Amino acid sequence: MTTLDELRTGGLAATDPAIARLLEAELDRQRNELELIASENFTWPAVLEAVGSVGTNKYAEGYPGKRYYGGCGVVDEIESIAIARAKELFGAEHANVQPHAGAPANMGAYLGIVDLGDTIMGLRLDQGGHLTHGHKVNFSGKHYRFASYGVSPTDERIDMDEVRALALEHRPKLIVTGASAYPRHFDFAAFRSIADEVGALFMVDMAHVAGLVAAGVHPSPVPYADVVTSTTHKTLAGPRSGFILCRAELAKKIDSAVFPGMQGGPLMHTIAAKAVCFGAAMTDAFKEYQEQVVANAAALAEGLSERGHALVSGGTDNHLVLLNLKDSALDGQQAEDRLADVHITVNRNAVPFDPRPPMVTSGIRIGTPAATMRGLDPADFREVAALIADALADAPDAPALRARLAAILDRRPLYPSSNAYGKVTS
Ligand code: DSN
Repeated sequence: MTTLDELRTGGLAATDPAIARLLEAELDRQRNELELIASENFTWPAVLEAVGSVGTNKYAEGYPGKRYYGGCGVVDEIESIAIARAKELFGAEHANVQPHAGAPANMGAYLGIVDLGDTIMGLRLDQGGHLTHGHKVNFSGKHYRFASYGVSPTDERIDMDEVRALALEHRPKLIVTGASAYPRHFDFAAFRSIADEVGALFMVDMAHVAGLVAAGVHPSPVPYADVVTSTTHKTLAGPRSGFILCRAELAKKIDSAVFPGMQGGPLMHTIAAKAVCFGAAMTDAFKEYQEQVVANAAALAEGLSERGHALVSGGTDNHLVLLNLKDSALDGQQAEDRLADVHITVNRNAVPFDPRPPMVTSGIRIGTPAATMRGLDPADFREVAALIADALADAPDAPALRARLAAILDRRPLYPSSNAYGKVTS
């Protein structure tokens, strides 16, 4: 029988061995599979420590210096540092670091700058966009009137002529761009010019490429957009969370939309971790990491193309490639299963003009951020491309492929000096 004293002082393994075992199992899984889900990453041990910290105990509704609770002096300092670092890192006039994740960041942005029922434009989910950019099952599609644009059938890049034609036809209050599965740069200047032409605000959801933007290896949306939203856990390599950047004149509207408009108490442990993430992203080491992320994606794209695989848009400018299986006997689900069988983790993903249903798809999205975090380089990614091609070929030799993968994982260990929860112990 557990005593109150044991609960007060015991660690996880002693207090709840079942959950402790599962977290160990998850760490083992992360170490022993090749993580190629483009939206995932392995965060820094320093971020893991901050997320597991006493910040979680504190209520701090409000903003630094204007809270509804006592005892906020220390968390005020933490949030102020996170805000200052976010502004400096991205060159933004204002930052709100309270959104709990990417979808709430987008919800807060819409709530702050448009009215319910207003017309917004966004990239279609089935051509690379995101649920919160107007899909009918999401709050965005239910509460706003979305006019969705797509990519061109010829080059599979965002069709700026269609964006302009739709903007002239629908006169949106807001034009949104950003994507979950788009391997190319965005033409932020062209979006800005169309938004100006129709008197719309312009918002960029940079969640997927935020780390690349921070490191200067992807164009920044900040000089062009009125509002920029993001997560912190993808290429930015921070805690699972979100944030919003905006022009100074929109600051009050955005802040009021996030709190009290849609969230209650901020997650102060996560805000501490976001401060750590932004700090890490200012270093030369981070720039080096992001350059490697992009170089690895290019090596992967080259390797897959050489093996005859079609890639959406023919290649990549960023951290991901989209394998086009429209002409393949294997669908997205079968390809995802084949790769899982050799311990390569990816997600099936619709490709533009996909003939197969959304739960099956004709694509595989493959990203390099997490594997780069454990040290894989372009030569490793050439071997990964060969492994993927071999796994998707007829009659793959799964045990041999698993052995080849294990050799890569062994020489590129994840959290080599960490205990079961990722905290550095040596
Ligand atoms: N679920 C994320 C992704 O996988 O891209 C987007 O929110």
